[in-house]
Amino acid sequence: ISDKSESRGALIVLEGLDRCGKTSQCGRLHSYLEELGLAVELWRFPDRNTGVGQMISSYLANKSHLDDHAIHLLFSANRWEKRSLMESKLRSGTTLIIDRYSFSGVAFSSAKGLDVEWCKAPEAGLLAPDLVVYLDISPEKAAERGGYGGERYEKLEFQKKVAQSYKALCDDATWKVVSLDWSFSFVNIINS
Ligand code: FDM
Repeated sequence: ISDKSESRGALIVLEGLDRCGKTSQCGRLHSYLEELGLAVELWRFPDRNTGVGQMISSYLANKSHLDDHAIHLLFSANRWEKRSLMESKLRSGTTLIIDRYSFSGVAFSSAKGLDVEWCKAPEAGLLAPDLVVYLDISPEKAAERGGYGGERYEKLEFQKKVAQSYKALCDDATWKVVSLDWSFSFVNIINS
């Protein structure tokens, strides 16, 4: 959105591996901004409520099988079908907190071996976030957190590849990386 006037809302995206705690943090940020009196909405992608979203949901639950390129384009289409609503919300002053966005699309598909530039192409023209918060947890720690729910991508070996793909996408201008490997930071504090 080129309109950077104070009246428009901010587009804030949270990204990270499965089980990194994104959904809880999105909820906390939402409550916090609401308490400050801001107009704020919490969104997520995939949005499983649309027709495209239902196809994605069935794919993730292993109830249907799709070519890697085809599912990639469906994830992207799921963002495109929400683009105009997103723009009008932002223009009318509502801040949007989004649980996953284009970066998930590129990180997860390129972790399967698809070409990164090919993965990025259908995202061109979607609204650019003002801030991306990446919750950085090691894949091993994420896997320890109460186990995965059994969806298609919730496997340690695959999540390790996704973590590498995310690192390659990280852009210092809009990304803030929050380290969640508490035990590691704690050891560092004790040793310093
Ligand atoms: N995912 C999510 C993708 O592979 N591409 C995308 O574009 C998006 C938005 O879908 F494993 C993956 C990431 C995750 C899965 O996400 C479902 P949630 O956050 O668990 O619903």
